[in-house]
Amino acid sequence: MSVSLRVKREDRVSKYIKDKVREGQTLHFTLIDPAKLPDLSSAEKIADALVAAGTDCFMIGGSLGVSERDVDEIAIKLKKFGIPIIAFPGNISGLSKYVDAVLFMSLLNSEDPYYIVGAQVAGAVVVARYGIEALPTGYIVVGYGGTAGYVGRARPIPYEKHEIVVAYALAAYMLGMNYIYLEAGSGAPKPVPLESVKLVKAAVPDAILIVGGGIRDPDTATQLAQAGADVIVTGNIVEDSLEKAVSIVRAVKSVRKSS
Ligand code: 1GP
Repeated sequence: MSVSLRVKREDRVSKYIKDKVREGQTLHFTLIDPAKLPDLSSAEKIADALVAAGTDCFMIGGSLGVSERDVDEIAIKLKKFGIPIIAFPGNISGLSKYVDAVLFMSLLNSEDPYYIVGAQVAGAVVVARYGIEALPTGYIVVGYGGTAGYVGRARPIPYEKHEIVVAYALAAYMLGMNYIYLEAGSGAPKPVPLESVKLVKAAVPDAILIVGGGIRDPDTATQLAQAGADVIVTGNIVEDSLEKAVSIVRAVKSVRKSS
């Protein structure tokens, strides 16, 4: 059976994000990985605390063991908080008709074409059929890389090789990806270096620069925001301490940039 498909590229969620960035805000995204969540009520507890602290969006996803039903259930639970819900798929099983948007990512420094374009070809049809807004994202794995790097067969860029990160970011932007995600890997011992963030922001100032992986304290989050990150993502930290996650959100939201 053939269906007529129509893309929704950069719509309401994109406007929400870009308007905030234009106002000089730094955004915080709360990543909820269904595979790491003990139960659904803990998603609500995390959401309650972090929405009160000012988190701007939820991201739902992970690199391993996430089914569409997992994403569905969490997205449905999180609707009532009233902030956008964005799928962060490690594979096509990470999509859901209940999310508002998807980080439509290409893992640019993967050695496996499947993670660069193969999964996207399969997923694009589902995204169009569900009518989900696609946020075109160049996903670049730096340093440790974690499960995302391993599963995605990335060749992580060495921490000190900022010029390679910049080259990938330039390529992503020139290919039409308006979102650039520098990923150190969930639970990374060190986040993406400040210097890489500064240089990428200078090279592609109009892209929305997302930085995540291994951000565990408010100072680090503040420094990354000041270096030029438009969006700070935290996930794992809530497992250590919800209070710490709250303090990171507050720190991120207090960084204002002159536009
Ligand atoms: C991982 O960038 C995210 O994809 C968040 O990483 O879990 O280390 O906060 P953490």
